[in-house]
Amino acid sequence: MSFQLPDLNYGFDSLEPHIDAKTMQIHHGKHHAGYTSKLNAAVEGTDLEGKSIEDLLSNLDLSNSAVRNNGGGYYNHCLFWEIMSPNGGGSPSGDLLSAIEKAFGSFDEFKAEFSKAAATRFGSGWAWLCAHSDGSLEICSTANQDNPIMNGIGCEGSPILGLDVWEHAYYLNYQNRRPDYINGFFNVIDWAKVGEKYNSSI
Ligand code: MN3
Repeated sequence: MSFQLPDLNYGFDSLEPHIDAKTMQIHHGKHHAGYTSKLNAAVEGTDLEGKSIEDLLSNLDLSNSAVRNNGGGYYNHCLFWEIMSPNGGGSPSGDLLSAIEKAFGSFDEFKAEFSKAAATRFGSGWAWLCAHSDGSLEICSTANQDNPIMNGIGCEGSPILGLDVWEHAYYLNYQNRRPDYINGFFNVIDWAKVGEKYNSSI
């Protein structure tokens, strides 16, 4: 079975004013759709066909740039849509909040460190919050469509929160103001969903 572009759980305009409808429409319907179809083309007829996306990426030969770029793009955007919500924002609670406080001191310190990782990623890429199986947390960033489940990327653990900092994710609304986009993102993070991902990763 081939990979399918997932539907969003909310309307294209639901994340406004933090992420505008036009950006969401193009990002999902053109960029993510493009990664999906190119990933399907890249695995078709090879021994990678039929594997889950997690299996594909965690065992990937990084010299396979078609699967690296498009498989990463497929996975990363699926996660990105999932951890945002029109009812998002605020701060986490429960075990995730405890883990954040343990790792970073406070939620505000976490926010500052994550925002810095996103702002200082040169060019295109992603910022991540990853959970390790012992419950500890790590912030990192990756270039292009790389992600922490690929081996040898310099970023480890299970990604539970990801922020797309490619210009296609924000340029229509924010132009060069990536830090404003990062701030806006914090208003749409679905912390309940991130908490679920944390609990199932440890
Ligand atoms: Mn993108």
